[in-house]
Amino acid sequence: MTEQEIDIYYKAVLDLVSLAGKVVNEGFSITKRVETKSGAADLVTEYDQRVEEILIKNLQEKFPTHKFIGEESTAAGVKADFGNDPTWIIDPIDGTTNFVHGFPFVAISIALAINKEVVIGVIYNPVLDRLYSAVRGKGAFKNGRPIKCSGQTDLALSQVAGEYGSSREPDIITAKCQNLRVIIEKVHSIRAVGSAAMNLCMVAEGSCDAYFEYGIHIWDYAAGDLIAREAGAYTCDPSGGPLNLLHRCILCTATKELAGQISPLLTHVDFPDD
Ligand code: LIP
Repeated sequence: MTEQEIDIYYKAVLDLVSLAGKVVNEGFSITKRVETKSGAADLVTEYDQRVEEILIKNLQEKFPTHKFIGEESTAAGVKADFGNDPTWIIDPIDGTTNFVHGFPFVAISIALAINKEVVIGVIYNPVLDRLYSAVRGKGAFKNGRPIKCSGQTDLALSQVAGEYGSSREPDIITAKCQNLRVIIEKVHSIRAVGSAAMNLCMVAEGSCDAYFEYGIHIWDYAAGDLIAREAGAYTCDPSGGPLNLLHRCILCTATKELAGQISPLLTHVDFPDD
C-alpha cells in the first residue's frame, strides 16, 4: 500500500466522519429508542445502526474491495473477519450509554487496518467537536494540531482512567472493582468517561496518564490505540505482553515505565476473543 493510497483513505474518512457526526448530534439531545444486546447494560439505539450504515455504505462505494468490521453489523450476526485485506473497523457510537443519557463523551471511532496493522485512526466526538486522528508514522492530531501524551513515569503522580464496562456478571464486577481499588490506593485520581475511544484520546493528549479496560472489543480500541501510540504513548496487553486487537483488553500508558507499575497490580479478566 503506497503513502498516496493511504492519504486518499485518510481524506475520505475525515470527510465522512463529519457527515456521520451530524447524525449523532441530531440524536444526542432527544429521546431515543433504546434496545439491549448482550445484557441489560449493553445498549444500542437506532442512531448507532444508522451511523454504521452510512459509514459502511459510503466507504464501500469508494473502496469496493475493502472489508468491514462494525459493532452493530457484528451484533446483527455478520461474522467479524480480521484478515490481511484492508479492513475498516468501525464503532459508530462509542459510549452509547453516554449517548442515551446525554453525557457528552461519545465518539465515532474508525480504524483502517492493512495486513492486520492499523494505519489510520480517526475518533470524532461531534458533541464536543473534538476530532482526533493519526496516520501510522505521522503523529497524532486533535482538530488538526499535534498532541503528545504526558510522559509521566510515576504512578503516584498519575491520573488513571478505568471502566466498569457493561457486563453484570458478579465475578467480572468483583475483578473490575478490585482493579480500581488497588489503583486508587496508589494514584492521584481515577477517571471513567464511559468510552474506550475517548479514554485513549485522553491519554493521547495528556489529560490522563494511563487507561486500562477488560471486556472491550476491537472496534472500541483499534483507532485509539494508533492515536495514543502516535502521540507517544505505550500500549500493551494489561498482562504486560504485546497488544492483541482481538483479545478484548488494553493497557495504555504515557510511558513503558508506568505500564510496568500498573500491570502487576491488576487482576486479569479473560473474555473470549473477538
Ligand atoms: C463501550 C466502551 C466502554 C465500555 C462499555 C462499552 P460502546 O462501548 O467504549 O469503554 O466500558 O462497556 O463497551 O458499547 O458504547 O460502543
